[in-house]
Amino acid sequence: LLTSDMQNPQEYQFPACDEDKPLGLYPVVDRAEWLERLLPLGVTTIQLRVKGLEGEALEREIQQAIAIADRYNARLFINDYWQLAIKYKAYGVHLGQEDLESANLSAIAKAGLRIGLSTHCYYEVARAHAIKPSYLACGPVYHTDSKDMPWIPHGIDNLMKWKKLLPDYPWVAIGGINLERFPQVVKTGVSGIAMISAITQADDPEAITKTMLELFKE
Ligand code: TZP
Ligand code: MG
Repeated sequence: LLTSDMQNPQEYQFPACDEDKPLGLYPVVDRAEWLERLLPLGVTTIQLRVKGLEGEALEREIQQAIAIADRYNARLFINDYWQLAIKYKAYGVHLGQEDLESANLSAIAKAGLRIGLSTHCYYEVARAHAIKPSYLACGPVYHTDSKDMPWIPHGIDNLMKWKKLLPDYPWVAIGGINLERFPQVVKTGVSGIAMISAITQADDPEAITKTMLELFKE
């Protein structure tokens, strides 16, 4: 199961995600300006998943998001761009399994960054477990229009099964989660609930964020 890059997993260890507080509501956003909107509401975990920028503009976006997250003491995970996450000292990086071929895991660990890994099937859960990430994301739990994927939605049952199999990880649920489905996902006891469209495409992103933060607390 080890890819060429994985080196010896014993040689590196990723920090935990401040486990005294669950990851909680975990918006996945494409621009730094979202952090200015959502972090003041009490969001403590967020992911910057930039699409459509490169070069200096990309670098600026990441730098800006990290500065805002630091100001709010929030846990910001940078999707994909692990070199820039290291360069500007993000809280962590989020990678998909396809990124594992090229990401330098020991460099990420050495820089003290957390790592979250996506998993979409049993095999990917096993592969991710070999790396001992800071959290495991499981998706798509429900049908999603936000990302083209060959995977069928798992539903709550698979999420629960995998969580039971590896109970020591903080688990993050993602994929098709909206306000209506939110309570049943909270009930699974996952550490974090991630979403793109339910927040970023909402008529009133701030209002829905506040509602979901309250539901998570309860
Ligand atoms: N990974 C698994 S599902 C997904 C990603 C990036 C998309 C989630 O988006 P949405 O809009 O919350 O369904
Ligand atoms: Mg990726």
